Amino acid sequence: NVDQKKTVTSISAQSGEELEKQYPEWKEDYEKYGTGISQTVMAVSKWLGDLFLRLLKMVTIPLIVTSLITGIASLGNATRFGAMFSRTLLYYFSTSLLAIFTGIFVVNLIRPGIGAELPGGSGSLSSGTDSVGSIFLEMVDRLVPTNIIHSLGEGEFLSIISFSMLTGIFIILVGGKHAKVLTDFFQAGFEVMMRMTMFVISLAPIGVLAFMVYAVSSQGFEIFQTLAWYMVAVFLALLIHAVVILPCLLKFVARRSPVKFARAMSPALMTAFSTASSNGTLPLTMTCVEENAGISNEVSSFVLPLGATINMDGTALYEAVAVMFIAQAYTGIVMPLEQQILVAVTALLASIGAAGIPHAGLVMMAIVLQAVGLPLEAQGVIIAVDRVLDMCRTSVNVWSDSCGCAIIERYR
Ligand code: DAS
Repeated sequence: NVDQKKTVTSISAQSGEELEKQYPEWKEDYEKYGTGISQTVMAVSKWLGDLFLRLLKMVTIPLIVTSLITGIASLGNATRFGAMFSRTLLYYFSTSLLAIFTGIFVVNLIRPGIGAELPGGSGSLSSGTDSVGSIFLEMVDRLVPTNIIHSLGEGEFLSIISFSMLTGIFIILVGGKHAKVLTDFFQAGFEVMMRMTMFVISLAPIGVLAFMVYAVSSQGFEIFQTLAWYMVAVFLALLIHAVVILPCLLKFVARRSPVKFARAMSPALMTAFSTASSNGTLPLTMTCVEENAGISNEVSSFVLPLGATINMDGTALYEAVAVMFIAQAYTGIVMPLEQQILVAVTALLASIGAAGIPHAGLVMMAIVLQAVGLPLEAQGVIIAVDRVLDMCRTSVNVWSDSCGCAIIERYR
């Protein structure tokens, strides 16, 4: 029997031939673990990639809390807009849900994850066989934390999200100087967390390289074929939403020519694509909406900042597609319907909580992964292709906010 204390690294330090003579029964394992060089590279790249994931996890919870409380509390000023406020919220939630359903439809159609091998192993989803009713009741339970400090410590995202949203709502209800103290405090916290997240994201190239090296050395170059199908699913769903669904709303609800409106918004859309930041594009989006599309400042100054905070159709769609792709690769089956409903709801919450900065959707994906019982590490390999997907989904986010302006303007 082989001395079981030997670590894989020490075994792989020897050449293949020596191993075959010394441990013939290990030939199969040795081939699986690869040559000495690839084994060491696998170990180092896995460690580096996981370190980057740890940094992402480090900022996720404080970013969600400050982003949601700041975003919801800022609605306090918005409520005086009355009808425009409710129409805007109605537009935002309906287009985000349409985007999510489009993403779910496409990922069920293409099934990019079925038959795919992702680093991070395989397994089953949490409560994959429960009924819709029991899943829903369980989800409501998870939305009500018995101890928010415990939930923060354990990273229970649904509890954290609901408590943060309630905090924002009650800041509005309390009003006065107390509300201002808290609003200023959480706004300052959000600015700090955005900058810290941007710093972590600046390290993304290292994390991406590490995950690609690990993925290739552990899964071979087939991993690119798997990722290609995943990207096709995201691109196709974003395209349907941006080129079919939103233009239909423009034409039949806002009574505007989608082509002319897209031309008017093109500088902002191209900036959103290149910067992958809704917040960064916001000033240009407002300029294009007002000066090129002729929409009033009253509408644009209300709808766009709110949209950049809580309306991210592209991000919501991406969360649903990415998590269902991971689930397909992880379980080998198409996700059960009740789990898909859970993905749709948590993808909406994740998009509301996401900040308009690069890779925000990737950071928030942990919420959706946790909701269906997938390991957060499973998102490791898709980090490698996140930048180009982020550029596209950010453009869709800005395009949806702009279309919202046209619709609200029509009925104000
Ligand atoms: N980059 C984000 C934005 O600015 C979107 C995302 O990461 O999903 O809208």
